[in-house]
Amino acid sequence: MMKLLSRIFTYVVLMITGLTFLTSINAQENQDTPEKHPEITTGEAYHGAAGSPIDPSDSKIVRTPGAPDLTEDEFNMARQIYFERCAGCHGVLRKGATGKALTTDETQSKGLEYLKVFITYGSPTGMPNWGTSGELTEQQIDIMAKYLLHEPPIPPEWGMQQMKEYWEVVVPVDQRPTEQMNGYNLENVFSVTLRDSGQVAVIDGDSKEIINIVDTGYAVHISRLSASGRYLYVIGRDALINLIDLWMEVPDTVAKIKVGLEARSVETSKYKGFEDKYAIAGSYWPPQYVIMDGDSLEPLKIVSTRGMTVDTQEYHPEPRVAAIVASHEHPEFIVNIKETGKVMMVNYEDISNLKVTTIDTARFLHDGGWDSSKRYFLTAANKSNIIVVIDSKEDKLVKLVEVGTTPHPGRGANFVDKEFGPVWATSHLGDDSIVLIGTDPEGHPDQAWNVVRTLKGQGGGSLFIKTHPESNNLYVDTPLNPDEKISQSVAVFNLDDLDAEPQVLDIAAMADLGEGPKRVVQPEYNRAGDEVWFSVWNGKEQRSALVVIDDKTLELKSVIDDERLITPTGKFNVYNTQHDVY
Ligand code: DHE
Repeated sequence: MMKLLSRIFTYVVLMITGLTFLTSINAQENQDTPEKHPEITTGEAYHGAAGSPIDPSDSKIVRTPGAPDLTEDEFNMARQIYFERCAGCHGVLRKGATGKALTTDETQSKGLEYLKVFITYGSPTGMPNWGTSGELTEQQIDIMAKYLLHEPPIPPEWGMQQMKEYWEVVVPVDQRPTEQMNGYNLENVFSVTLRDSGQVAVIDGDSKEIINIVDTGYAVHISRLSASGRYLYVIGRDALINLIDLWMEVPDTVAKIKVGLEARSVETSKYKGFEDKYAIAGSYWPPQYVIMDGDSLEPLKIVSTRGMTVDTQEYHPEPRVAAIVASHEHPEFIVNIKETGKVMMVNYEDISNLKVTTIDTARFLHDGGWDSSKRYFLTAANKSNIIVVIDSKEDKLVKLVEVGTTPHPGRGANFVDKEFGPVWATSHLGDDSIVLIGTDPEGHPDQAWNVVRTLKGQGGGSLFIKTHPESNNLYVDTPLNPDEKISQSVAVFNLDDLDAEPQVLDIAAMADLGEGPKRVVQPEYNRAGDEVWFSVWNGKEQRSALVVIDDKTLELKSVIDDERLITPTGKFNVYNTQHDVY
């Protein structure tokens, strides 16, 4: 009887703790999450919750005095779950990013029961409900909560020795073609990310035929072009870079390197006199960037990004490298450091005496792109709800522009607003707005770096927005919206009449693929700017496809449906990527 009473008491205490905790989280988090967009959370939660590709067994278990003991097996299981499901948002070292900090000063003061409730029920602004969704068992949650009371295991560093061990020149530079050996119209070739098969499809944009499927890194992420357009650089989440030579009879890998344990970005030198000379890659772990030789990928210089945060000026041990763009004004790479909120202008003129100008901006820098003049870099500090404007000529911050909830521009979209002049636009993960920012300080000084207009899209969960100098349309995807009708379609705004409602194109239906989530993601134009490609991103075991739309008529032009196209996501047209056309 006493046992039963004690159980009931524990249960009631737990319920109260849980409810108080959730209420306080709700109250606190609702402040930055408008109630009118309750759907935000799903998209944000799953964009980033992909976890880390780091092999958990590479990091040593740390037993912390005072924390509840775990067996070796329990530690291993918790470490595995943490890397796979939690590290993407909370960081490998648990210092926090999109998710809250889970360092032991935080977790130990909150206590075991608090952590269990948090993991079980999640939170309204993004923490998934791992328990009530059935994804983790009660026992796993208990072990995870205990694990969080121990110091985080630290994955190994990755310096020059490791990079060189993993560096491979498959075809030496002097054995490569001296001219283009194939008949493809290279400017209209596309590199398509096949996310879950760890490959890219190189597709001829004219014939829509697959030229080659190239094996790349795990959960391959983005492609970028060299300044000449000859070399394609592809980076996987496991930090493997493939250098593909588009001049070969069948374009294929000519060099590879693994620049760390986890990465997202790669870029090439584009300044006059440095075309095709250098490549740079930024990693999430270890937090650093590396400058490489452009045609062999030989690593030349590694620079750590660890340092102080921009606002509270505290040391951050894991500031991840997000977007990198190549300056057109100076021989510089512009490197976004996510957690410290700093933009680094890395001058590659003399890499033994590297000059880096550090610009203080706002935390959680993510993706971004150029304005139409290619002088100003506009980039999202996503969790701060800010677009940062950098002047790449003066190497200075121009402005922090407040926008909607969690801006996610991809590279953004440039066009001329009939009323306000040249603008750059972003959509948002966290709400349905599309924000237009004036970008012409000379011709439209009153509008420059201000939000001049806000359009209403289909909903939250947008990742990419795109237009083209030859087009009168603006395409906005919403792949992470929880409503299938919205995640499987795109909104098209007429740039000549921005007050009109957008037209909605049911892209997934056009592909006619059968079952699956069929998220429609990332519009990309062809070279001419008269057709737009979309990925219909289905499950790994399901059929996916690419859908091509005629930009003038908005009618279906072609469906590229091939069993080798497994989970296509990003598409990178050679010319548009090479010349930053968006
Ligand atoms: Fe991306 C760009 C990071 C999830 C497709 N993504 C970027 C960039 C960064 C980034 C830092 C900018 C690179 C640059 O310009 O140098 N992406 C991350 C993440 O950390 C995140 C949120 C979680 C993760 O676990 O990786 C993430 N990204 C995704 C996806 O789930 C997407 C939708 C599908 C996929 O293929 O994985 C995705 N990200 C893309 C694409 C770009 C991108 C297509 C390039 C857009 C462009 O037009 O250049």
